[in-house]
Amino acid sequence: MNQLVSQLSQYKDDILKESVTNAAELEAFRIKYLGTKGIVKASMAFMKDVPVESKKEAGQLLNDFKIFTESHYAGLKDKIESSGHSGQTYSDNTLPGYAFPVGSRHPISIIQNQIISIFRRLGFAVAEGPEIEDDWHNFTALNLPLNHPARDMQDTFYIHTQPDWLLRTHTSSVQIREMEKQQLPLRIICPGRVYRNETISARAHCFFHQVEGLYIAEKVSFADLKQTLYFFVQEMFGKDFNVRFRPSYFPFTEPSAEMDISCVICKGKGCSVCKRTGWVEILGCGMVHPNVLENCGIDSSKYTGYAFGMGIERITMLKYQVKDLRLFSENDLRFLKQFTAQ
Ligand code: 2NL
Repeated sequence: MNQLVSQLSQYKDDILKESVTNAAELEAFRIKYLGTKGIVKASMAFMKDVPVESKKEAGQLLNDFKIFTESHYAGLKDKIESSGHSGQTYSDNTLPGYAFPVGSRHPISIIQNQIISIFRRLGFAVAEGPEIEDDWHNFTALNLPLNHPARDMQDTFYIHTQPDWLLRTHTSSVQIREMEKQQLPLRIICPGRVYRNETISARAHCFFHQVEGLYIAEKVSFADLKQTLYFFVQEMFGKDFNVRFRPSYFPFTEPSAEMDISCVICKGKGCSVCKRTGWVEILGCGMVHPNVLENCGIDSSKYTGYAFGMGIERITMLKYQVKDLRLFSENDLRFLKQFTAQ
């Protein structure tokens, strides 16, 4: 009886020491311990040498040993199956590795990065600022009159508990903050997300992305503005694109203009996208209004500057011929997977 106890405990130790790391070793384990000529079956033969009065106890021990071996085998089997090392693959080091799914950049990020890198080459630095702004940086400093529609509750998201705070409606507020730092000359671009209280449609959303640019120094002229934006268009769209400036109005620039480029579809011949004009609008610009300079403590008799602002969604739609703005925020992989540039 004692011999049986010590023999079974020896087997248990052996079982726990068995190294089983793949399907072939698992099968060898099964044959060795649980097979028809295996150790569990063979141990049952002890029974015939056990005296009658101990048979019940020995039967119990042997049964426990059988259950122990079977459950250990089941555990090993689970481990091997879940580790993916089952079948014949366990030792084939020539098989290809597991493929990791590769993501891609969002089209807005791709175009934003391209815009930034073009202006970087012209000496513009990137500046960023808060998305929650105060009335001064978003409106008042920018010469926006109190009755301007942009200030209306209908057009801007205000923070109810802090009536002076709002979600910025443009990244001009970042440029105000930079001008207030009084480090001139100043040559910056400000990319970022902005918010407007719009009903969502194919052409409007309650948030979108902007890049605004600002250059302030002595003797900056409208000619500098035109040449810089012409260079930008040629780098962004290609050498066969032309630009034209149309007079416009913004409270923060004087004079102000809107810039068009040759239609991206028909290259100027006239089609439905450009409504037969041959031109599509891409940005607004102008010479910084003297009031804006003075609001930031800059002497407007010594310094002049130009500024421009463009919607990244608009540039992206023209560049990739995307027809619905909502695609940019729906996270539909069928759309997003089509953009592979860095
Ligand atoms: C548009 C037009 C524009 C500006 C933005 C600006 C900023 C400062 C001072 C003066 Cl701090 N101007 N920004 C100027 C003209 C136009 O944006 O249609 N954006 C999407």
